Amino acid sequence: MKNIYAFLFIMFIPTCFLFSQTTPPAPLLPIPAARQLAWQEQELVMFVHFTVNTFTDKEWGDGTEDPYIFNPVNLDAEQWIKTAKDCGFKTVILTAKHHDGFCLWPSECTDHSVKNSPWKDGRGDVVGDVAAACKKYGVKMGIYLSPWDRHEPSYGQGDAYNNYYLAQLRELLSNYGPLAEMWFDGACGEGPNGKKQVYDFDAFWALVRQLQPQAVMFSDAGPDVRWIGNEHGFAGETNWSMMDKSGVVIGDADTGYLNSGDINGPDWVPGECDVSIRKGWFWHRDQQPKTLDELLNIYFKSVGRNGLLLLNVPPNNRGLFEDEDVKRLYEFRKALDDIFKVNLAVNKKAVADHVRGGADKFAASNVLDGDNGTYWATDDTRLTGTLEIDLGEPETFNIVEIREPVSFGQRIKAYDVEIWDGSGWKQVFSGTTIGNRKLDRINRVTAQRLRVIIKDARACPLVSEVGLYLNPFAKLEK
Ligand code: FUL
Ligand code: CA
Repeated sequence: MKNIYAFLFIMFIPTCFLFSQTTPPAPLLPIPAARQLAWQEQELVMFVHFTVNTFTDKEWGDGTEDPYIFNPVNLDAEQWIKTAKDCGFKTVILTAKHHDGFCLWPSECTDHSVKNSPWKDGRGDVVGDVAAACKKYGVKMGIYLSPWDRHEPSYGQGDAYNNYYLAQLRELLSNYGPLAEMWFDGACGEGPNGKKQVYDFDAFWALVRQLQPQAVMFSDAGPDVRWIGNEHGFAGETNWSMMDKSGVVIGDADTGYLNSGDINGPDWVPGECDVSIRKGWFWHRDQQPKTLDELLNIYFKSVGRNGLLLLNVPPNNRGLFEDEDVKRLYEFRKALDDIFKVNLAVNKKAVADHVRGGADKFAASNVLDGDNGTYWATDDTRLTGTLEIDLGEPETFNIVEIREPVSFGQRIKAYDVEIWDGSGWKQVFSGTTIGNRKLDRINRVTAQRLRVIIKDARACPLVSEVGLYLNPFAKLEK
């Protein structure tokens, strides 16, 4: 009997040893929910701002607009959604109601809607048209329903308005199929009674969770995704997907805090970077789309900084995207396809100064297999590590891509990228956070070997992918 215990004990030691060396690291809290991971993987989402403002040349209507002015005679939601689909935008978010209170769907809660406009003799429904087009083209749909409502008489009366808002929300959540995102603007004003409306966000959010549990919700404070703190589409160079939701006042947030997130934040709330392709959110005859260079810069500072890009494209007063905007969007798509067509590092050789448990499944080669599900990791006790990549022959590149498998939490705090210039290691980039996808634009270099040095992390670092690309559009620097 004794011998059996001794035998079991002796077997136990190497098993423990083996086990601890080859199991994946424990997730480092907070971590993303499935809906947040799916949201982040989209990278590109399109915003569509459209309402009476499109006809009055304003950015904010005051609620006195006559529904009669809303008459987009050529409205073609398929043109919007096909453009989004072709150009790689995975969700389209429509302003069902902006601050002016005019509803793009025939809401039963108010007369201030499409049903009192001449468009389709009052029988039109822009939300319905977008839902049908999204279904046809396989694009997901999101809705912006402004809490601030400058038309509705109950605005400012507390519960009365919150109930009105909830009833509208219920219509939208119930009648247009699955929704991927609900967008809660923080803007707030005084009602006709001179009082500021206090929004019942908890009730709004509970209704969304109940009726559309897969939808992510956006506001300054999440609950699922946060505003990035500016309307330029720029995430912080340091951008944590964590924050402390309890410390943020919606509509009056510290924009610097939102821009970089919070290394100590207890909540997973990644940043969404909203910006318009034109100066205004709504269409104005005299405005032009941003240049391709500007759009690419925005992409690198949003998607390439652990964020998601929410790009607004405003239909004109005929109900169509302008030709210039459509052309620019296709150019943007083509440029991204060209830039990321060839990953010079894929399937090349990588070694690391240390591998978790010495196990193949955490080996350095996992960062070059083109699969974000496989990763290199270190032992739990190590917060640093170096990956060295050999491209087999000298290659020319100006973009370094690094990804963390964020389902294990966002970990890396500081890193350097160096190339071997024939006689020594030369730093080409030094960064802080990485997250889902970091894209570092560097001066064009030619090198066969490079290394990624993880200098500090919140817990043992994990890297799922390293990619190298040559952006042919980048200006050559001497
Ligand atoms: C802001 C609004 O006031 C703007 O009009 C626009 O809708 C933008 C996306 O959000 O808070
Ligand atoms: Ca991988």
